[in-house]
Amino acid sequence: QFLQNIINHPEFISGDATVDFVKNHPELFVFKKPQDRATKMLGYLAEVIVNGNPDVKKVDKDRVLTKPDYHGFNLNKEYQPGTKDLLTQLGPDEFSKWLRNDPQIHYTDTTFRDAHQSLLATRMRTFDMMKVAEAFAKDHPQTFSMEVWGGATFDVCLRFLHEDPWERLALIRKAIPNILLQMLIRGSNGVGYKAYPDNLIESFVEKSWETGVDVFRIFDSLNWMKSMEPCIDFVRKRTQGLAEVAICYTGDILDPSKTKYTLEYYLQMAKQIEDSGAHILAIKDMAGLLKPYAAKVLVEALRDTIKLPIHLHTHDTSSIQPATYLKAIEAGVDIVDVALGSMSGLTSQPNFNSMVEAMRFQERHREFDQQSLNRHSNYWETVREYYYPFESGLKAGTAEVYNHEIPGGQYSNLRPQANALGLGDKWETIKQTYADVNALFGDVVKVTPSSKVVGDMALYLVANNLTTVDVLERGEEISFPESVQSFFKGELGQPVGGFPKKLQKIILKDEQPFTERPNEHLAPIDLDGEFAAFQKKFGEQTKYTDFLSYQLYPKVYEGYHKHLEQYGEVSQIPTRLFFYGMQLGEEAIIDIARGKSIVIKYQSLGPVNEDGMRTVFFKLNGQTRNIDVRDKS
Ligand code: 3PY
Ligand code: ZN
Repeated sequence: QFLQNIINHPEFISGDATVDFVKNHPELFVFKKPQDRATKMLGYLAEVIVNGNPDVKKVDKDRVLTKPDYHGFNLNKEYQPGTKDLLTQLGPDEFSKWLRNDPQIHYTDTTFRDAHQSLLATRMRTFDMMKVAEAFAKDHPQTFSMEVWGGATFDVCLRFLHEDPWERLALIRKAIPNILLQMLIRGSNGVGYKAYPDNLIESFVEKSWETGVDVFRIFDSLNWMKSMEPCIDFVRKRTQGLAEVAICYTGDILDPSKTKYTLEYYLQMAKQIEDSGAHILAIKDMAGLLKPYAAKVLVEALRDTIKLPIHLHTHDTSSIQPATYLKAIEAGVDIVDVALGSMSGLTSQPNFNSMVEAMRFQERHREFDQQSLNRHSNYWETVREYYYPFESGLKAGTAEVYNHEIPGGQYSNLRPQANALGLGDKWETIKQTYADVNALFGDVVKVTPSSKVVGDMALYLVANNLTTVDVLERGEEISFPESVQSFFKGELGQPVGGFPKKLQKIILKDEQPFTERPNEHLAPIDLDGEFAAFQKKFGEQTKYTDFLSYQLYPKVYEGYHKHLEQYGEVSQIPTRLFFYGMQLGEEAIIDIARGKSIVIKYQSLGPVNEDGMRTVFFKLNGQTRNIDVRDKS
């Protein structure tokens, strides 16, 4: 601390310090007592009591949030061996062959990732997952994989939940040692929205594997093979995990008027994926456009064309996707993505519990304990209530998705984005404009980050009362959103069939686009040197994985780090208290470390003083503690 005081002293920093510097500055000997974890946590709770959680825009005071029911979860049994054990035993190549030949249908549970990304704007906290992760792994060891990481969860963890995503992954790995853990990675864009240097993606893949990921579902937001190839190689070279490479499905292969994304197109891409060294082929139907009869045609043709096992992912926005799964299963698909009942349906994945029942007494049925699946679903049903501010508002399946083609994961985000821009009452127009923008862009594959570009453009046009016709007629006068300019410059890669040239000129004005892989323009990062600089800036206690988070999201990481310094770890705070604060007189027991709990009681709240501060009175383990907070109202 003494040394810290010296090096942070303005006189020392300015270089004016003389030999008498220490003698002249007695304050160098004043050591700030580091705030303990519990006090920092009280700081957070006090802040939410006074000012609310800034992420919760509207609190419904009348809503009753009941305690989740853990009744019936039995942790006293042993873990049964599962797919993770089999992968370790066989290695990725042999595992892939085994999978292709296994006759029973496999299920991937997306509850911990895509389900809440698509229903609750990705806000599900580690706290709620950890309550049931171990029980799930013990109760359902025959699950193919658990999708638990990647996609938008990385960013949201740091940005809104103030959690370390790596810590989440490590905890899940510990609780689920027997089932494959799966992540979604956006190829050259990692878990971000832009291209990153190749060696950063390589290091990210390696650390993800070391921390717990087994299955890397790799996709490119424009279905550009070139963009995925380095990531596939990194998985093969740096891990013992499985490279699952996706074709992103868009359009409708059965519609003869659609000539861009045809069956032939997908088969061609699947062959390239097989040649690239993939262990599994994924059909990533991010918007839920793959209709049942199209699924039958596509899966049959894929099975005939390639030798890889096939994993089907969809979103049930239209409500007919369970039928798609049945047709795909008949056609020989190997794995389908499902979410536990109460976290399924609509913009999420089809219902795990019901799919298992639909298959019962059929040849490809895989046995699951239905009562147990229902118990887990009931747990999530209660927990989901805690996240009510983040619900997308979609109440029933909609065939509109075939028109707007908005991915499930984006749908639950676009609506609050529209609300934030004051465009809440223009939702219908926004959906239509999204479709118009897609047509204007030449019908592109829409999935993060390309879908964000289409979404940004749609919001921009609606906010400014513009149409796509205006863009073509007087686009020279319009300055387009940054993401749109960068897209047309080629910074996300090249779309199928190239960019519409006229529009590209309108958007870029005099700037020149490029056609090579965007990552090729990015110099490799000096990982060791930069990590040392990072630790200098953020402290010796930071880890290499923190550094990777920083490299992917510098500003977001800085915010996370600041929050951590001020409030300490907040991931252990129960969700109701995290989002809505404590009730007057409420007492809570919080586990702050393994085997260490604190008891917090919220006693009373003082008035605002002349400095705009209020005092929150707590009891911490029976001792009175007062925390002063600025009232921002
Ligand atoms: C993501 O990239 O986050 C997705 O879920 C895409 O579907
Ligand atoms: Zn998805």
